[in-house]
Parts: sequence; structure tokens; C-alpha cells
Amino acid sequence: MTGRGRAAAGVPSDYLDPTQLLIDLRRRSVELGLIGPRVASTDRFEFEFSEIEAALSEGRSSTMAFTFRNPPRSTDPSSALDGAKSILSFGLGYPQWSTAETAKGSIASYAVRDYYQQLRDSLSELCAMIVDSGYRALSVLDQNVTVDKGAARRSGLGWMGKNTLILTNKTGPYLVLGEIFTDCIFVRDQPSPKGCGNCQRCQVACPTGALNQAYKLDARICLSWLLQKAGSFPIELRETLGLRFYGCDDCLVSCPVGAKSRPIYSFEEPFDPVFWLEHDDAALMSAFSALYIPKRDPSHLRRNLLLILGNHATCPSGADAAIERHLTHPDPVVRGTAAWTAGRHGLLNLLNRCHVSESSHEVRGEIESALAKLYAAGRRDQFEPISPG
Ligand code: B12
Ligand code: SF4
Ligand code: SF4
Repeated sequence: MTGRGRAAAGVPSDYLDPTQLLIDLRRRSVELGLIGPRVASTDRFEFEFSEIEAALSEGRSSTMAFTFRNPPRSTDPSSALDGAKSILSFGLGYPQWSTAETAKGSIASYAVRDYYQQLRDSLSELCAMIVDSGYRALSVLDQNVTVDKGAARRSGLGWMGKNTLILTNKTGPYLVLGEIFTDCIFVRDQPSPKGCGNCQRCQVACPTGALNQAYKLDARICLSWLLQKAGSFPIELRETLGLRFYGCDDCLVSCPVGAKSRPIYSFEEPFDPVFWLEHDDAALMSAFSALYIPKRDPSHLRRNLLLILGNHATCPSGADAAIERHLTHPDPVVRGTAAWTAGRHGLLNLLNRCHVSESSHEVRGEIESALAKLYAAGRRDQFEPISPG
């Protein structure tokens, strides 16, 4: 958490009047490229609390922790900053990154650059302005301590879409959110009256049906969550995953709000899983250091790379060597995923070989399921197959 810090260079330090302070915060916020601040009360987020509880009781929250770990705390602004009287809500719009036709993998736009860090740095500076004016202030962003969308909704920074994301006219859903909690009393803003009307495009675009119920995300089948969740990726959704390495943007790309005004950027280098699988753990972690990775375990990135490699139409050059290496990886989740990838590319020899030496029950199951599919497709070549089971 950031919050108290030195005043930014050039920021006068003699404010006490909240009205003037808010004017100056808004001016600096615009200079920093932010949306807001809009002011929300520090009442408990009762609506968010009941939605989190409903998601937990219906199982839609899957095994997510975050704000689902301790809902009373995450929905009580006083647990972020004792004595807080106002919440300032901010957004940072980010571009839609378009994946080239030649790409062999994709990353969701919010994860292409560290937009969270950019917003965090800006909020630190704004916090310092408040602190220098004699108030307490704390900035919070994408943490378990509060519900970012709740503050944005209540302050009217944006409105809630059926994709469960906050939308603004200019950015649509392409913005990340953060707040400053302070004991300074600012005049409150009102929620936005806008809504989605009859539009259902995000619901239709979702590849798994995770948004079948408007405004209710089912994390059990949301690709964005499953790409972050540790362990084996659900086998029934591996093909649907396609070439997504991290994050999923289908319910953002499909949204017409802000579609004409948000910038669209292209990657200079197409993403290539074989290239990344050749890297050692340290290099992988350093390349993707800004991503949330469970237990900071590089095996998780390898699992995701193997999944998208398995969804390539043809086995790319160098891929069989990479798959073979990962069939003997120390992590059984990586070995199991590599077996699936080998099966997708018909690498019967590799599967037969690792079946003999594999000790893990789960991985043997993955190998046997991959072999069974190949046998069913008529493959019997080269090696005498080991009968599955
Ligand atoms: C857990 C989490 C996830 C989970 C679950 C997402 C979810 N919908 O809750 C997973 C891993 C799936 C996820 C995915 C993504 N996330 Co996320 N995530 C979070 C996190 C940590 C907590 C969210 C939370 O508390 N949810 C629980 C409850 C409160 O939210 P809810 O389920 O949406 O409930 C609301 C709706 O149901 C709605 N509602 C219910 N009924 C009705 C009825 C009507 C009529 C209306 C109007 C509304 C309504 O109101 C409820 C209360 O607000 C926040 C950061 C944070 N600390 O807040 C980021 C956050 C929500 N994620 C963010 C982003 C960028 C993403 C992704 C776009 C990343 C990607 N490209 O893959 C995807 C988008 C998927 C999606 N459609 O939501 C941003 C969203 C910014 C924005 N514009 O809203 C946040 C705010 C991070 C940040 N600080 O910027 N995320
Ligand atoms: S992130 Fe992808 S899988 Fe999840 S709700 Fe949006 S479109 Fe569906
Ligand atoms: S796609 Fe349509 S329904 Fe979904 S969030 Fe955007 S405006 Fe709302």
C-alpha cells in the first residue's frame, strides 16, 4: 500500500480548504492522464457485500481469494483507513492491444504494460498533495482491502456493465481503477444514471457462458480466472482457451461503449509460446514480473504456454523439443499439461516413452487420456502402444 510520501516537486504545500484541494487534485489528475477524482462516501459497500456473499454461496467465486477472502473487511472503508471520511475514485484508461493474424498467442490488453503501476505512482503523488495539506490519505489499488468497482460505481466515475466491469463513455471497459481514502471531507458526487439498456454483446461474446446471467460472473468457467488459478487447467475448457496466455478480453472487445474513442495499438513482436518455453525460470519471471502469478511459481507460466501451444493448428518448429523437455519437468501440473499438448500434436512416441517412467497418478491419467484420443483417431505408428488403463 502506498499513501504518505513526499510532496511532488512543484506542488504547493499550504492547502487546507477541501474545495481548493479538490480543484488542484483534479487539475493534477488530468495532467497525469487520469479520469477523476470523483468523490464517494465511506459508507459500507452493502451492495457489493451482498453480491460477494451471493457469489460465494452459489459457488460462482470458484476458489478466488482477493475480496472474497474476508468480505466484511473488503467492503468496510474504515478497514482501509480508520477515520476515513471520503473516497476519491480514479481510473486510468488503457489502449486495446490488437493481436496480429500471425500471432501464436495473446495477452489481455490490461497486462501488456504495467498500467496498475502507472496508476499507483500517480495516486502516490496525489496522496502526497493531500498529506501536505494537513490530512491523512492512503491509496489503494487492486488489493484485497476494498472493492475498486464499488467506489467507482458509487462516485459515478463510471457505471456497471453487464460484463461486471465499470464503463466510462470515453474508455468503455478499458480502464483500471484505484482510490484514495482520506479523512478530508469533500463534497460527494452522485452515481451515474447510465446503463447497458438492451445490449447483450459481452454476454454473447463470452466463449464459455460465464456471463450468461447479466452482471454475475461465473468464475468457475471464466478463462481470465482459470488462467490465474493454480493447478491443472480444466480439460473441457482447454480447446476453448484458444491462444490466450494471460487474461481474456472477449467481454471488453465486444463492448460498443467507447469503441470509437479508445486507441487501438498493435504489438511489434508477435507472441510465440515456443520462444518463451525456451527461457529459463528467472528469465520468464522477469519478462512477466507484473502479472499476478500464484505463489510466484514460474511453472504456472509454463502451464499456460503449453496450453496455447497445444491449440496451434500445426506443431511449430522446435515445439516437439520444448514439449519433450516439459514432459520431465519436476512439477506434475507442467508434465500433465505437456502430455495434453503432445497429444494435440500427435506426438505418440513421446507419450509412450513418458508413460513408462511417469510416477504421478494424475499425470499418468493425462498421458492415458491423450493416448486414448490418438488411438481413437487411428494412430498406431512407430511404437507398440501401451494400452491405456
Ligand atoms: C476478483 C477479481 C477478478 C475475478 C472476478 C471478477 C469479478 N467480476 O468479480 C477475475 C479473475 C475473473 C477477474 C477478471 C478480470 N478482471 Co479483475 N478484479 C478482481 C478484484 C480483485 C476483485 C473484484 C470483486 O471484488 N468482485 C466482487 C464483486 C464486488 O464484484 P461483482 O461480482 O462484479 O459484483 C457487481 C456486479 O455483480 C453488479 N451487479 C449485480 N447485480 C446487478 C444488477 C444491476 C441492475 C446492476 C447495474 C449491477 C449489478 O454489482 C456488483 C457490485 O458492484 C478487482 C480489484 C479489487 N480489489 O476490487 C479486479 C478488477 C475488478 N479486475 C479488473 C480487470 C481489468 C479484469 C479483467 C478485464 C482482466 C482481463 N482482461 O482478463 C477481467 C474481466 C473479467 C470480468 N468480466 O469481470 C479491474 C476492472 C476495471 C473496470 N473497468 O471495472 C479491477 C477493478 C482491478 C482494478 N483495480 O482495475 N477479476
Ligand atoms: S473474461 Fe472471457 S471468459 Fe471471463 S467473462 Fe469475460 S469473456 Fe467470459
Ligand atoms: S457489451 Fe453491451 S451489455 Fe456488455 S457491458 Fe458493454 S454495453 Fe453493457
